[in-house]
Amino acid sequence: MKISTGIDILDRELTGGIKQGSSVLIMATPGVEDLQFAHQSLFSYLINKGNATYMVNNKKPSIVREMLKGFDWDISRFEKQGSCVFMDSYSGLIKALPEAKGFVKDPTDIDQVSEAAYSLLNKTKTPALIVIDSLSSMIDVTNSEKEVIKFLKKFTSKAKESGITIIALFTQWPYSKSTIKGVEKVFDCIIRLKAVEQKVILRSYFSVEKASWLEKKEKHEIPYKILNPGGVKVFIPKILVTGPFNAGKTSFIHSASTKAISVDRLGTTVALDHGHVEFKGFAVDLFGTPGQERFDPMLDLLSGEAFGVIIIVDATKPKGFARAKEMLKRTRKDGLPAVIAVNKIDLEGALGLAEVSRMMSMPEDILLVPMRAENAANAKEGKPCKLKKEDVNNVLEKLLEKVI
Ligand SMILES: Nc1nc2c(ncn2[C@@H]2O[C@H](COP(=O)(O)OP(=O)(O)OP(=O)(O)O)[C@@H](O)[C@H]2O)c(=O)[nH]1
Ligand SMILES: [Mg+2]
Repeated sequence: MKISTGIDILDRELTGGIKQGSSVLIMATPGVEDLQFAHQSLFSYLINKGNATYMVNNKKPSIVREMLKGFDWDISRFEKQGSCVFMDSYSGLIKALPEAKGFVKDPTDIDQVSEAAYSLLNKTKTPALIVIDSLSSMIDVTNSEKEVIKFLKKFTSKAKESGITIIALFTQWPYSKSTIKGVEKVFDCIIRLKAVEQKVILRSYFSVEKASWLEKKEKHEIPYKILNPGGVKVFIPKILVTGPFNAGKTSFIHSASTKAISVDRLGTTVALDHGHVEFKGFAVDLFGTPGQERFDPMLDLLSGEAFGVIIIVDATKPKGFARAKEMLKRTRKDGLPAVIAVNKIDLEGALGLAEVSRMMSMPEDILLVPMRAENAANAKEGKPCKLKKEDVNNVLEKLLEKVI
């Protein structure tokens, strides 16, 4: 049996989710957002009628509850039903009142932590999920790395016997190599969260480093962002949308986006089109260029750091194909993934896909995808129009498949 993490792309990377009874380590570089990986999995598990225990040692349970609620993952009804319980291993540390039945009076004492954890484990109705938030805090607070690792080994194998799944958060502070190795060895699966930094964190990536139930796999580094609401999304910070004058770039960006802005004058774009798309677990920012040649310097500026290119051509204007190719060449540096959207196929005289493909003589790795107005009668001169949703989604999907 597999357990969904509630994060589509992560489930896919894990071939359907976490194997029930496994232990999963979410190992994060300090500063990257990691909590929602556990929170989203927890909520998804509860929604699917599982039992869960949340062991927390670095904030009060009430704070965890609030954080979850802030993401639209309200767990109060599960707590009322008894399917979600906390182990409060924090309040004792700051001499505050217990906030859960499972309470550790002195969290600096690993024996007390271990005793409370086993007591909860024995009471847990299976199948169940246990979240440990966090392992690094446990090491820091108890100041006994070896003891914590020993506890973990036993605890995870006991959980496995009962088919209980564990997700533990671990921030990789500069611990000794043996501590890191020791922690890593305990777990069946490691999901690593990393960042690209340049004074500030520019971009975060996750990858499945190992999972006992997976055959050897290619390692994918997946850029992500935590959205609120929404949780963990694959984040594509830049997809370039370009193509000849009047081909339908602005129409595409507006039809695809939940939010979009354009700077148009007399029906043509004179600055940038920008849109934000949320689609199938992806969050994508689209950048459109003006079609007129006098704006070409913008193309070079914009194509830096793009993850992919969508070239839009007008199927009724073969004269524009050469220009489209030139724009493709200009933007598609280093074999950046690209898709050609063949637009306006609803219009009379539109060329077929095969014909366009032949006339453009595109390399094989560049897919051509048809696109049309939702309602041709509404496609007025000098005004972007709404494009057919299936076509727009198809274009996005074909490109995103290549990006990740
Ligand atoms: N019939 C039809 N008309 C379309 C379609 N897509 C766009 N149009 C029309 O084509 C014209 C140009 O669309 P825009 O989206 O502004 O094109 P653009 O590529 O942004 O144009 P520039 O920014 O000026 O280069 C508008 O009048 C649209 O209504 C389509 O699929 N079918
Ligand atoms: Mg435009």
